[in-house]
Amino acid sequence: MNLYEETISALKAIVGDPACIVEEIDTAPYTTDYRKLYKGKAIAVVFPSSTDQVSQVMSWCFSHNIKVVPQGGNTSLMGGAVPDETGDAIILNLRRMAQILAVDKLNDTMTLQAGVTLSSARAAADEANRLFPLRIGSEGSCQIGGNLATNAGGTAVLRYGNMRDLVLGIEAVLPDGRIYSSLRGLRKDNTGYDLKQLFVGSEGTLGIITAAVLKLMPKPQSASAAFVAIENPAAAIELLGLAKQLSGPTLTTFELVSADAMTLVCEYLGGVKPPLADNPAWMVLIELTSTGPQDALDASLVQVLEAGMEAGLVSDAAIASSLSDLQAFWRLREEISDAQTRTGGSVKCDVSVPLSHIAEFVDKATTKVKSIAPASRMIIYGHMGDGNVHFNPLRAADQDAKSYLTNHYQAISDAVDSIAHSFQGSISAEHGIGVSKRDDLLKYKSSVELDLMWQIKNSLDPKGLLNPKKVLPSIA
Ligand code: FAD
Ligand code: 2HG
Ligand code: ZN
Repeated sequence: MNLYEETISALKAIVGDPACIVEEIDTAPYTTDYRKLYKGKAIAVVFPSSTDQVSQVMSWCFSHNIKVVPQGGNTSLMGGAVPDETGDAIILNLRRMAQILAVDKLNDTMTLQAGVTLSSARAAADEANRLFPLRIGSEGSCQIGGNLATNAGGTAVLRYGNMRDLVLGIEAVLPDGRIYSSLRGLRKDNTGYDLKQLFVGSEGTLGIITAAVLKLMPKPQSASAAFVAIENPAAAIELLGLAKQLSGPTLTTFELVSADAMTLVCEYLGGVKPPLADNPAWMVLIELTSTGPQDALDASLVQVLEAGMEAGLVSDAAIASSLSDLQAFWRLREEISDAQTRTGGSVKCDVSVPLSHIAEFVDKATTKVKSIAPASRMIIYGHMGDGNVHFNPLRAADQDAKSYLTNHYQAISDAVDSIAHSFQGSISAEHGIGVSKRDDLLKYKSSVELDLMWQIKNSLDPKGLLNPKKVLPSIA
């Protein structure tokens, strides 16, 4: 038996025969990323059912120098959850570790295995009359382990923070098989370094997250939302200030949507009508939520809109007047990403810029993209309230996706990142680095930052076996 055959039989002995797949036809969905841009190979895909099994898999791989790619729902937009083409790694998929272990209503926490999908976690919180507030469009497939590993953000960060803010404890298996655990549900614990946060946003390069304790919030009883027409991103930022002032902590969502993004998603959804007449150049989706009565919240939203009109910031608004309106608004927002993926020929730039500069960033980056590829559709949308826009130029309808990307991807991506950086921004606000942007870190992180990142990586994963060629740049 060669090493790979030995590995397969060792893995089967640990997780059971059916939970270890090896044929290419079976492994293909796991070796290909969500957008089908990266197609790799794996020795095997294993589906452990317990932390102990994960630990045994990792110990075996460590002592035999086998690489391991951790995988949750495989919804990464950065190619982070799939191996490369060398075929010298296994994929460790957490899907079978999907138990909600405890809901503690007094402590307002939920303990769960890493393979629980985000939608199941949200449903479990809801059943307990609580809210787990992370909200992202991939919630039916992505898993809590993946959400932690990417420090996921989404449409409610403005109010509740990102995954890093929502976690109180983590259990993770280290590359050599040892188990780290802080599953205690403490809001205060200053006994040295906050080790759990090392794993948040590490994209599977430091350990396999197997369980977590998450914060629960009071469950909102009312929600009030509107699509609002604004002249430009600068007006959006001024309106955001008004909304914060007038609606206080009920302000939950403040999402920018460009006209091109709205047109694209309406077509993708089979020709649904845009929410506002004449599809204005720019819109924001505002949502307020509260544990109080609906009437008061509706009044607060109207107050924001009226103040916005008086200040000359808002020219039109469509208020959701029923649950089905609200759901339709959210569908328009959440399907923009898949509308681009399925259209093909999209350059993804997930940038963040301080709020004070974001309007200037959008103007400057748009001008630059138009000079590189004038026919591009400007799919610009996202979490304006957090200074995070998905600035995703898309090929024109009559342009070929492949040639658009071949000719323009690098130039557009480099230009947009460099403009974001010039405003003290980040080249990856919430999607992570994965394989797509690892070498860009050489330009945008200082040598001290890179050095510290390598030191952390080398001390936790001295053999470099965990999710190789991800996050850290190829040149040390
Ligand atoms: P995967 O894609 O499987 O993995 C992502 C990374 O985490 C990989 O590096 C992987 O190795 C690592 N990983 C996964 N599980 C573990 C684990 N248990 N232990 C250690 N490492 C692990 N992201 C946002 O932040 N905000 C959004 O609004 C948003 N919207 C999206 C909408 C759509 C339609 C899609 C397709 C994606 C969206 N994403 C968004 C991106 C993606 O869904 C998130 O990054 C998500 O958190 C990934 O979870 P996952 O379980 O699919 O992880
Ligand atoms: C969103 O906010 C997601 O919809 C996906 O983060 C963004 O596809 C994208 O670029
Ligand atoms: Zn997003």
